[in-house]
Amino acid sequence: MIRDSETQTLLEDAIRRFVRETLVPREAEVDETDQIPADVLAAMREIGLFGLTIPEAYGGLGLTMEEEVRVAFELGQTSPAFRSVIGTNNGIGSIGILLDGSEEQKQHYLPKLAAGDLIGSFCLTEPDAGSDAASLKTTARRDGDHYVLNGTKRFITNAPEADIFTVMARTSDAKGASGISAFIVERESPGLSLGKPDKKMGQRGAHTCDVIFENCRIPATQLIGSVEGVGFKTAMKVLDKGRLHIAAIAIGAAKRMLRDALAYAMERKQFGQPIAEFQLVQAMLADSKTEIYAAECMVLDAARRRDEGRDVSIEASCAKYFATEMCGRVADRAVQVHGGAGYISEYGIERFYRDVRLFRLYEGTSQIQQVIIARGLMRGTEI
Ligand code: COS
Repeated sequence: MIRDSETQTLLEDAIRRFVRETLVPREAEVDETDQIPADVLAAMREIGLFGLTIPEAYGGLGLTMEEEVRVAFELGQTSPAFRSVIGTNNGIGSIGILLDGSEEQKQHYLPKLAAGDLIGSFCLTEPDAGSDAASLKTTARRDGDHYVLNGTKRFITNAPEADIFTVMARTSDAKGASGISAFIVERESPGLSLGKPDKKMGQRGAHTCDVIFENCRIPATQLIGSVEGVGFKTAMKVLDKGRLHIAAIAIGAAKRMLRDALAYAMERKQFGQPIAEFQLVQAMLADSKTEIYAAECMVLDAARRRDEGRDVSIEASCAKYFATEMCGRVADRAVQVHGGAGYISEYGIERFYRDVRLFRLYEGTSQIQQVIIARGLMRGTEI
């Protein structure tokens, strides 16, 4: 549904206030404890953050892609760990069901995901299948009215907290993408276990771990889509949307880091004046603003195209590639503007520097986005 612009503005204002008043003051605590406090999670549920993108018919707010990226520009302006907690329910943990699931699956799972009563997760990556996702080895063998899954999934976001997993697994010996199907697997399924939470460089409070399937039996009705063999396409469609969302979050984070760098530069005095008066510092601030603006225009354009029902696979990759690399450059400049203080945890900017590094890796590395873009060009994508 397209909200009228006044309602959308109210929503963005509410999220902006929530970020500044509730989330920003808890950033350091989350980094130190590696946990999102229970009261913050409850507040996120209360204002509907788990169901931003799930259609209203299934209990969510049903934001369009443009509305979603505008909200993400705001949500991105705090530690990415907060966004990560709601990210899978609004993104990779629900989109597969929404795009290709049966009506029964949608009715059963989406309202609970929208309410935050269930946490969703997305299992594509494996120890030997990262960028080359179609080489995944996890199998799902049909056995009467069930499938039996075997294999290991790696670095799975929100897996330690998840109640349901969208799992890509091989249902036939067909090589590559065509042998892969997608399933909804519940946490309590016999034969499903979790590895130890990964120790990460940043984004503390957002958790990942292995998800292990050992003769894990699930009802055959948990197959997403009516036929086997289309699960890889489901995963790619999920990532097309997810990549636009990550691009928007990276823009939010870049805005926050620029704001912090600007505030510091205007306050910090050297050689008798605020360092913001020095042109070499001004260049860093100006370059950051310019690149943020370019990324914002790009993401909004791609989001509008998706809302028009157009295929945005290439645009989503362009946006994710540019916005996340841009965010890395802005983070580097923000640390530079802070000087020695940029290396000290008390100032927070070093935490952002660590946190945003992940943007260039997950949901497809920058190099995979380049591959997708170049292949599109070779197939005749409009230049
Ligand atoms: N939407 C719909 N279908 C798509 C698609 C998309 N965006 N992208 C690919 N497909 C289809 C192709 O059309 C092809 O179908 P046909 O065989 O019917 O023609 C099939 O999927 C296989 O595509 P392709 O041949 O391009 O697969 P490749 O193995 O060459 O790999 C890349 C494609 C590299 C793009 C893919 O593996 C990828 O995105 N890797 C990164 C994975 C990733 O992002 N991991 C992050 C972890 S998940 S958070």
